[in-house]
Amino acid sequence: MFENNVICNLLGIKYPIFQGGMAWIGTAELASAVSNAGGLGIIGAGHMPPDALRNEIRKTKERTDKPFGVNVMLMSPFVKEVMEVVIDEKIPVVTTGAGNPGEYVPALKEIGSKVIPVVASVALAKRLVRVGADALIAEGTESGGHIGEITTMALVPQVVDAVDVPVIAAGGFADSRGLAAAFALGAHAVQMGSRFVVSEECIAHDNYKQFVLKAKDRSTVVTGKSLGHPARVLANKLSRKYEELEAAGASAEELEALGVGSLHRATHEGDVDNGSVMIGQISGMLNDIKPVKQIIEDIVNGLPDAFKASEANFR
Ligand code: TUI
Repeated sequence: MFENNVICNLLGIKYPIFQGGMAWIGTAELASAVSNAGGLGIIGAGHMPPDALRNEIRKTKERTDKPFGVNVMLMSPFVKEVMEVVIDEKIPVVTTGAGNPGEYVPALKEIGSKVIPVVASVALAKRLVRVGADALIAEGTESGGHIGEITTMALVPQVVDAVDVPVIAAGGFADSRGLAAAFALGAHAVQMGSRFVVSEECIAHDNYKQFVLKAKDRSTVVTGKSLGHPARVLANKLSRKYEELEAAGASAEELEALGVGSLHRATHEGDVDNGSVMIGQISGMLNDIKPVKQIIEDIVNGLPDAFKASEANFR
């Protein structure tokens, strides 16, 4: 299976499944588990200072001899130093998020890294292919955390048609049906974040995981639109406070202040009332915590049935 999959062959991985590089919880524990299970584990650099990232990379190298990636969050104040660490540690796959990584592409390619930016629009997709991106992650607005405006269903085929590099679909994927659908849209792989949050290996606080398991289809909201960096989170006391302040015409400074430290409060302190519980819309479908290996194998093993079920409609 997947012998002809261009993403598996490009990166030397067994299964076309990426783990989204999530800030604070995309750690060595999760990334190494995903890579060891045959997917692509990704360390989420988030706002990490460079030394902390180097430490996480070394820990991951101790735990797996399989390829893994680092996601560089381009809004980080440490982005330049983080890129230096990634280059120094010769990370084989570098994904980026929340911005345009164009200026960093040549240096990454020089050391042989595969550069795979997250895009939320066709325009940025085309621009990044021109500067040398090896593949693209097309991420729909169903995703958790920082998001664009276009849905996965509309974005993925438009990006696939616009570029001549392989595309990984992200936003709303968590099972075999999703992987089959991604292939049908012309993507060669999926990236999943939410599904891996509710894994045994994810270090997120148990309160965070339990809150995600309780989510229904309409449980997420998008905050931060007026600040120009929208983020999808589970509705809670913090998101309601945010909405109230926003409606009352609060200043950007006041709104920004609510966000400071809020993700860590939820992921590590387990305060799911006053913290920011970033998660995608597919969380409504997630009902169990499983080991990473089982998550990946269940998706891969369910793929033939997912294809059979869709084929039955036109036979
Ligand atoms: O980056 C993400 N998701 C994230 S990053 C993050 S860390 C954070 N912490 C606190 C507050 C805010 C963020 C949490 N979730 N996903 C990848 C992604 N990139 N989604 C959308 C985009 C994107 C948006 C616009 C990529 C490029 C872009 O282009 C802008 C431009 O400069 O052209």
